[in-house]
Amino acid sequence: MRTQVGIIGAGPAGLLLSHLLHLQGIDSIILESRSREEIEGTIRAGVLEQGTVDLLNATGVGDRMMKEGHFHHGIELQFNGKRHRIDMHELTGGKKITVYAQHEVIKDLVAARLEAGAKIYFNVKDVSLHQIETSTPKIRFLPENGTDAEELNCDFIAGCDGFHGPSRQAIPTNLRVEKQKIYPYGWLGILAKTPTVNPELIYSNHERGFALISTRSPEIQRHYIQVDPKNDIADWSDDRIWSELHARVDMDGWSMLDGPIIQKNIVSMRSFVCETMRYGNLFLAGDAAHIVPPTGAKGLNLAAADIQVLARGLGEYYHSGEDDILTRYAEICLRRIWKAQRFSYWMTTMLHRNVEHSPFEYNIQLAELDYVTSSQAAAASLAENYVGLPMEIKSNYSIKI
Ligand code: RFL
Ligand code: PHB
Repeated sequence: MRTQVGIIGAGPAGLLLSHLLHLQGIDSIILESRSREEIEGTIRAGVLEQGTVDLLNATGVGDRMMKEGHFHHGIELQFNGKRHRIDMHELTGGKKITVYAQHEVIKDLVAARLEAGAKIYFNVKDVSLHQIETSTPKIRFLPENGTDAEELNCDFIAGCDGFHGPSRQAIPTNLRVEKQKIYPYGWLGILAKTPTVNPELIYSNHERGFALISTRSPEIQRHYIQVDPKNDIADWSDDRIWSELHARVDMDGWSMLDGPIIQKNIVSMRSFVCETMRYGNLFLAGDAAHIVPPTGAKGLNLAAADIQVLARGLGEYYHSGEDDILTRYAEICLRRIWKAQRFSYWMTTMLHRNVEHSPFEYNIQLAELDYVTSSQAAAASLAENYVGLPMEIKSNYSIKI
């Protein structure tokens, strides 16, 4: 088998890359280890930056998002028993965020790719990368129900296989520059069948731990509470979760709405960057190259930003033989990645309760929150980062498929 760009992983990064390449007449094949049902049913991100939304719209995959997504002009920060609104729309000259679930973005991209005749191999096994330092890289894999390994020959490989995938590991350890921080925090996330509790997201710093109120639809809500990352979800009964949410978010005259919990899980938090985003003809994008703690809502958006650069670079390479963007791929992406890392780290340390912190450090956190909610300059900085910093490479998509 042969294709121009072999893509490992059908997450937001891999699917978006395949879509953007297709719009430029470049052929790709996607290899995904999970089933279509699984990737379309995994509950993850919810917040899309304006730039991500603009890209999905400009490339013809934004229709359902514009109908079913929710547009938020602000967020609320809660601490010391009070809520403070950050008016992002006003502070950023009219930008907003869109709450639209990651698995819905995935459904829209899979549908568009399959409709355009794309090859996506689901349920593949034993994916391995070969000859990546040469101009004839190959991916070996075992197709669904197959007994013999297949070989996919390509010009380039895009490693879009998330944090645990094989692509990053294919770069020799001694050549990989990696930096990381692990936090002593976990997020217990729930999907609950209740009406919307608040028109905007609430980020709450509470002495019992952080809590986040988010939404998915008028009938389904998404909330998170900070827990010990070593906790077992089995120890968190629905009653215990609701009682923590009430304790951390309720205020005089405002109370959480309880209801049936339809999904719950715990994720741990880390910041990670593999600065070696290119090795030979292998390019890493999205969570394969970097992880942010979810407090800044940046992971999916960063994946989309990497892909814009990579798709543009590959487009220029195939259409004019120009390899300037591909050569500078890591350098271009890393400027945005490190700013998103800084923002996610700052939001995380400002909002979570660290049991090892002294009362002094807790007061510094509260002072930071007081500053950010009372200084126009500080609030504008939060808002500018939250809605998304400008793209490094301007998108040139105006094509409707
Ligand atoms: P993904 O989504 O992990 O997709 C990688 C795909 O590769 C497949 N794969 C393989 N395929 C073939 N062979 C192998 N050996 C393979 N190994 C893995 C996997 O099955 C998968 O389908 O990475 P990608 O595309 O880079 O996308 C990144 C985003 O998923 C991630 O950054 C976000 O979910 C992060 N995130 C958020 N990002 C936002 O921008 N806004 C948010 O509001 C937001 N909230 C969140 C989040 C992540 C969370 N969790 C679960 C960590 C909230 C949470 C709770
Ligand atoms: C979500 O709705 O899943 C969500 C919202 C904001 C975040 C992280 C996740 O910062």
